[in-house]
Amino acid sequence: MPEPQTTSPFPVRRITTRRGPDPKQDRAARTKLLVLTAAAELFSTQGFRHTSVKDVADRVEMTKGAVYFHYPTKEALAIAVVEQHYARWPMLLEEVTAEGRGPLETAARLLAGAAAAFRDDIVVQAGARLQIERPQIDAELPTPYVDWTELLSALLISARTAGELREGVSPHAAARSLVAAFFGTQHISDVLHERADVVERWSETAELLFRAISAR
Ligand code: LUB
Repeated sequence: MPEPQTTSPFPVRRITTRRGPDPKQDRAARTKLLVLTAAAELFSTQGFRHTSVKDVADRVEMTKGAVYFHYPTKEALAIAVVEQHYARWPMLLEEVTAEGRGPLETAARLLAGAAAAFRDDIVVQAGARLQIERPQIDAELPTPYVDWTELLSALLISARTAGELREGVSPHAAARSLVAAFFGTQHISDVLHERADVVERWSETAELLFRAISAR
């Protein structure tokens, strides 16, 4: 079975704390990540409007000035959190692609991995909330849903080429349906159970959808 050669449509702007040659730069990168994670925790629980830069500074025991050094505005913090939400997915794609499964199963494993990240990762959760609050945030946030739709379309086109897709199933239509179903499943799980059951809820939805599009 040919491995799905899928390039990630997600912009990779991962903040890394890997030790570099310059300790000062390292410390700055670690502080930047500390501030971003604190902002994600507050945005995820309180939302954008009810979170102040002072709240973020207090959470990391720094001055507002020190926070502004890394993020000039609260909007810049929101953009960074949403970018880090999407920066999770290329690594997940790398991990799942390394498993060497066929394209259809790779798509299923990717979304199952994303469901676990929505349950366990505060930056993923904060990014999702900020995307819901887009109308209240005066900043150019990354466009939601489109990168996942592009990635799943590419995988489902490979699945069709590999004979894994049921006759007559449009890869693009199936990709849009998977994204809409995932968005809805994680949102309902968030509102009703703070995403405690999102992995189980997505697994039952995925079972139905992948059974519907699979040739097997
Ligand atoms: C995904 C959300 C929640 C799409 O891509 C996105 O922007 C998404 C947050 O905005 O679901 C489904 C994989």
